[in-house]
Amino acid sequence: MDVLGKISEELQRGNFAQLPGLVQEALSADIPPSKVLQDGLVAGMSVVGERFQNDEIFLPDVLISAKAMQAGMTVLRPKLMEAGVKLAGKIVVGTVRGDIHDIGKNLVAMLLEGAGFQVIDLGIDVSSEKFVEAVKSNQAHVVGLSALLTTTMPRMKEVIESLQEAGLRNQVKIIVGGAPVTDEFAKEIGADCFAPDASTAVERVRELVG
Ligand code: B1M
Repeated sequence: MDVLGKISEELQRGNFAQLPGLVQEALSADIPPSKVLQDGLVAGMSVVGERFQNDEIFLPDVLISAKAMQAGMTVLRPKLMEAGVKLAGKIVVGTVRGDIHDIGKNLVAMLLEGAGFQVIDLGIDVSSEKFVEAVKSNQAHVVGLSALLTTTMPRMKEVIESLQEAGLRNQVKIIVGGAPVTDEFAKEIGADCFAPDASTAVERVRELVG
């Protein structure tokens, strides 16, 4: 098995202590950081997602794989950033209130950093007020909202309304994403765009600030 296959495999097993070394091994073999991300870490996490969906594994298994993903990212993040062009714009990102899923949001944040954006990551379970405050204090160009639950998708609309009420809507562009989110939903709530995955999110954000 090649090193990318090993990364995917160990991530699925939740062997987080192995991940930094394996990612380093892949980078030392001159495999591009974006390939290590897509064909190693993301590939492994996708299998974990499918197995969880099919009830083949359970929440604690998923959590430990998430920890392994983060362990690999600590080594990969600086390399992705090195590859990027600096100061492309400022973006505030976060997972909306009531939602604690952050693996996808972290990927989006990481690729945006890699593409040269300054990312202000507010984390998980972020209230509308916190988004508004961060946009104001950082003079952000873009806001990125993530939601993984059908029950938290409506929170995205609330953030947009709060930005409107604060008189900031005309100053910022809004991108939304997360597994249950669609292009149609994005239009319905008045977002500027939707991205189905992290790479597309970078393309869309580039278009938004371009
Ligand atoms: Co949860 N969970 N979870 N979970 N979880 C889902 C989302 C679910 C589909 C699983 C299932 O039942 N089949 C389901 C939601 C059902 C629904 O609403 N339709 C679900 C549920 C029900 C729950 C709980 C309610 C379970 C419970 O407690 N009974 C609970 C909710 C907690 C809460 O948020 N309040 C819960 C908890 C958890 C864990 C904590 C165990 C863990 C999260 C750990 C963490 O994030 N740190 C977890 C996980 C890991 C999952 C699954 C298995 C995987 C999600 C993931 O990380 N995918 C997920 C099932 C699945 O998706 N197959 C599931 C990998 C990640 C790379 O993809 O996040 O989609 P994703 O991100 C992609 C794109 O969506 C996009 O780019 C990313 C990269 O390509 N994207 C954006 C994401 N954000 C974006 C933002 C953008 C643009 C693109 O612009 C800003």
